[in-house]
Amino acid sequence: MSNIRIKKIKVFVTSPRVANLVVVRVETTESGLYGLGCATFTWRWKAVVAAIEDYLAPLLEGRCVDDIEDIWQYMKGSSYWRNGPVLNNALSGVDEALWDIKGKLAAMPLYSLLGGRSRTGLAVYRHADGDTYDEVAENIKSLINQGYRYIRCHQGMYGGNTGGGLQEIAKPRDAFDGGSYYDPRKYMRSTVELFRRVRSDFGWDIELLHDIHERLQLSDALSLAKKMEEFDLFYLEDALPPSQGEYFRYLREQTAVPLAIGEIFTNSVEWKRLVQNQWIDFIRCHISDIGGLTPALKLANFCDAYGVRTAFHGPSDICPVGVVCQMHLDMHIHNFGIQEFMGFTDEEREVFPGCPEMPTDGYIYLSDRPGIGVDFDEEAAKKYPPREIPHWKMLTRITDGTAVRP
Ligand code: GCO
Ligand code: MG
Repeated sequence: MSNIRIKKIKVFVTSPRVANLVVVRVETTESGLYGLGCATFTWRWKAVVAAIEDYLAPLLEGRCVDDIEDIWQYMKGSSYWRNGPVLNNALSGVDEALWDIKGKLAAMPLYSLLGGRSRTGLAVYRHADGDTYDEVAENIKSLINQGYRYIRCHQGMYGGNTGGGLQEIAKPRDAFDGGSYYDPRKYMRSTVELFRRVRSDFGWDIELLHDIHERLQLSDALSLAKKMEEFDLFYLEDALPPSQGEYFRYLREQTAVPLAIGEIFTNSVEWKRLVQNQWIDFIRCHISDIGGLTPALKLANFCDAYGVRTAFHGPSDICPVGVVCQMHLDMHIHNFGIQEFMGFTDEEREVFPGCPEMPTDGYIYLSDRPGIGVDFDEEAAKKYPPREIPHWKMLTRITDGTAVRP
C-alpha cells in the first residue's frame, strides 16, 4: 500500500473536434504522478465542471489514491440522490484518473492491471453516413479500403431527417421550433431500402449495423426489426428508449435480429432485467455516463454471466482518454463484442498525445505504456476553447411537432 494522496483535482474543457470534452486531472502528493479521466457530458458540461470543482474535489483531496472502490462509493453515496448523467460523469473523471494512477504505480498498462488480455487487437466499427445513397456508398467504399469490416450505415442520419430531401415533413401551422423533425414511417421505409442497396452493392462479407436512436414507437420498432432480418445485421441499436426496456422481450421473442442498447443508461436498474432475461445481445453503455471504469468492469462481468457481449459507446463526445480507457477494458474482458470508433483527428492527437494509431486491418492495438497511456497537453487544449453548441439538437419531433424523447 502506498501512502500517496490526492493533492489536487483539476478540470479542463476543450473542443479540438466539435464536442466540448471534459477532462479531469487528479494530481498526487508524489511529484510528477497524476492520472487523467473523462467526464464528458457534452450537452450539460458546465454542470459537470461544477459538480467536480465544488463537490468532489473538496471531498477527496487528501484521500489515499489506492482505494478506488471506496472513493467511488463515497462519491456516489455522499449526494444521497444520485445516478444522473451529471453526477456520474463527474465520478467517472475522478475514477478513471485513479485507475490511470494505479496503472502508473504498477508500471502496467491498464488492461494488464485488470487481469490481462483476452485478445491482442480490438475489432472496431466505423460510421458510413450520408444525405444520399451515393454518399453513403462512397463512405462504405473508403472504409473497406482502409481495412474496416464492421460498418454502421445511415442515410440522412438519425431518423433519416437531414438533407437530401429524403423526407418531406408535413408540419402543421406554427410548428414548434427546437428539435429535429422526422417522419417515422418514411424513415423506416428509407432504411430498409438503404440496406437493400448496400447488400446488393457490397455483398455479404462486411458486417452491417444500424442505430434507430430510440426514434420509433413500439410496434414500429418491431416491424422495422423484422424487415431488417434479411440483411443479416451485426446488430440493431437502440430500437427503443430506456423507459420502454421491458418491450425488448417482444422484440427478442419475435425477431432474430441481434439487439443492442445502453448509451443513455445511467444505472443498473436500467440494464439488470434486460441482461438477466437475455432480451438483448449487446450492452453499449457510455462508460462515463454510468460512473467510470469501476462500474463498467462490474457491468461487463455481470453481462458475461448471461452471454451478453459489450459494444461500448464510442462517439466523438468522449475524450480520447475515455476512449482509450474503455479500450483497455475491451482488451481485458472475455465478453467483448465490438467497439464503436470515430478515429482521432490531428487536433485531438495534439491535445491528447498517445492516442493509438489508426487501424489498417480493422483492429485497434494498444500501447504498453503504464495506465491509460494517453496524456493531456494543457497548453495545446487552450487553442480549442469550449464552443457554443445547439442544445435543442438532441430533442426530436415527429411530423406534427410532438416531442420524442430518446
Ligand atoms: C452513437 C450515438 C451518438 C449519440 C451522441 C449524443 O451510437 O454513436 O447514438 O451518435 O447520438 O453521442 O451526443
Ligand atoms: Mg447510438
